Amino acid sequence: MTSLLQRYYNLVGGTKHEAENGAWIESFDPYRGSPWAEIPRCGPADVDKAVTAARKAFEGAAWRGLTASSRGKLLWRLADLIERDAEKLARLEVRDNGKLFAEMHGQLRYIPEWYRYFGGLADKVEGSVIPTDKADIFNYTLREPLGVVAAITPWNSPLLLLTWKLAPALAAGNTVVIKPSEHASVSTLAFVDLFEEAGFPPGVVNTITGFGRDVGDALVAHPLVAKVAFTGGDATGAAVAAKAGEGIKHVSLELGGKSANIVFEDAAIDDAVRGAIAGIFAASGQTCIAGSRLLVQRSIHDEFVAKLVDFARPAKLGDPMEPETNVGPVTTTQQLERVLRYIDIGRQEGAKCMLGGGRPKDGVLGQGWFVEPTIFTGVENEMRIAQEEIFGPVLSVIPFDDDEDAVRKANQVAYGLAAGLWTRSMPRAIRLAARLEAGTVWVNTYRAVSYTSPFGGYKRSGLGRESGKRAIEEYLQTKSVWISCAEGFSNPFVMR
Ligand code: TXE
Repeated sequence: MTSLLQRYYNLVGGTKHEAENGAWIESFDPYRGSPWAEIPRCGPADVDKAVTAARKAFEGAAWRGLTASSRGKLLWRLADLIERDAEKLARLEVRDNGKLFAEMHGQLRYIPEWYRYFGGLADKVEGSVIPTDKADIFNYTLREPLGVVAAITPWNSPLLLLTWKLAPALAAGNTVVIKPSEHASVSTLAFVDLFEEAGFPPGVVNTITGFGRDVGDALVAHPLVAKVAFTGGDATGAAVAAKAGEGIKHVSLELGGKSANIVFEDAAIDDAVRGAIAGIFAASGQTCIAGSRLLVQRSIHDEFVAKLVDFARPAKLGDPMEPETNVGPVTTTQQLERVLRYIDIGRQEGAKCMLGGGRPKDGVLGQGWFVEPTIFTGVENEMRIAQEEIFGPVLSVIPFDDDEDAVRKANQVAYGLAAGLWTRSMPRAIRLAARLEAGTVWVNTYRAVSYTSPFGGYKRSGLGRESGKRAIEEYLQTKSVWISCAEGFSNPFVMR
C-alpha cells in the first residue's frame, strides 16, 4: 500500500535507498502528536551495504587521492550550501522534534562554522620528524584517518550533534555511516543530499535509518567500522562502548548529564534567574547540558525561587514554529511518559512542586506532547530527581550553605558534563571552576558552545571531546616510519 506521508530515503554509495525489506517507520510531529513522514526501517543487510560503500569510498582514489587542502575546500563548499538551505533544514527538524524554530534555525545558521573551522584544519594536520637515539635512522610520523566512522546521533539536535562528528571525521579523511535517531531522521536524510552538490565522491557519507536494536547494534559490530562516535543516553552509550570494545574499535561518547547551575548570594540575581531558565526550560529541557539541578545559596533561596517562578510562569507553550512560543513539546511519547514519571517520583520523594507539574490540557496543547515547565523545591541531593537525567522541563532546586557545600553537592552525582556558576567574585569563580567535575564550566552565562572550544564529559557523561582543534585527533591514528640511513644491516638476531 502506498503511504500518503512524505517518504525520505537513505543515501548509500551516492544513491537513494529504501530498506531491503521494504519496511518504513512513521516519523511523528510532536506538536500535533501525529505522523507526518516516513523513513526506511533498515536491518543488518542494509547496514552491511552502507558500511561496504563507505569502506569502498575510503579506499577509492576519488577520496583518498584528494589532498588535505582539497578536502578542506569541499567542507567549505558544504558550509555555503548549508547556509543556503538553513531555513528549509530547520523547518524539517522542528516538524520532526518539536524544538523551537528560533533555536533550530539559530543552530542551522551556526553549523556551517564547524565545517569551515575543520575544513581549515584539514591541511594543518602534521606528523613530525622524531630525533631518535639511533644516529643512522630517519624516523617520522604520519597522521592517518581511521577508516569508516559510524556516527550515531540522537533526536534532540540532530544536525548540530552530527556536525560535531562529521566535520572533524571528514577533515581527517575518514568516510562515514550516519545512523540518526529513529525519532528524528528526516533533517539528516535531507541534509546529506548536499554532499553530491558540494562535490564529495559517492560513498564518503552514507546514512542508515532504523531502530537501535536493528541497525545500531549491527553497525557498531560491523568489522569494517573503525570508530563509533555516539551521542545519546548513558545506558545505550555503555552498551555501544562494550560492543565496540569486542571489536577493538575507537569510541567517543557524549552521554548527557545532570548539570549543576550554582547561584551564590553575591550574583547579579536577575541575570542568574535568566540563566537558570535558559538552563532548564530552553529546548524543553531536552539538552545534554540542561542545568537541571539548581543549587541556590540558602541566604537568597526563597527570594530567588519566587523570582524564578514569576519569570517562568508566563512562558508561552505552543507551536514551535511561532516566534512568540517559549516552550515547545517534548520530542517523543517515550520522553513524555518519562518526564511525567519523574514528576510523580519527585512528588513521592517529598519535593514541593512550585510550578507546573503535568500536561497542559487545553486545545491543541492537549494533542501535542507538552509538559508544563516544572519547578521542585525542597529537593535533597540524594533524591532521584536530583541524580537522574530527566531530559525534560523539570528543575530541582537544592539549597547550599557555602562554597564547600556547593562543590560537594555539585560533584555528588554520576555525571559531569557541565556546570554554571553565578557570582560577582571572580576569585571564587576561578577557584570553584577548578574544583567542579565537569567538562564545561560557565560563569555568569549558560549554554554557550562554539566550534573553537572543546566539549565533552567527565565521569558518566562520556569519553573524548568534540569541537576545538584537538577534536580532529579523535579521528586520526599515528604511524611511525623508520628509514635506515646505515650502510648494510647489523646483527639480525638482536633488536635495533
Ligand atoms: O536515547 P538512545 P533515547 C538521554 C535522555 C533520554 C534517554 C533515552 O535522558 O531520556 O537518553 O533517549 C541509537 N546500538 N539522551 O532512547 O537510545 C538510537 O537509535 C547502537 C541524552 O532516544 O541513547 C539513537 O540513534 N545504537 C542525549 C541513538 O542511539 C543504538 C540525547 C541515541 O538513542 C542502540 C538523547 C544500540 N544498541 C537522549 N540503541 C544527549 N547526550 O544529549 C539505540 N541506539
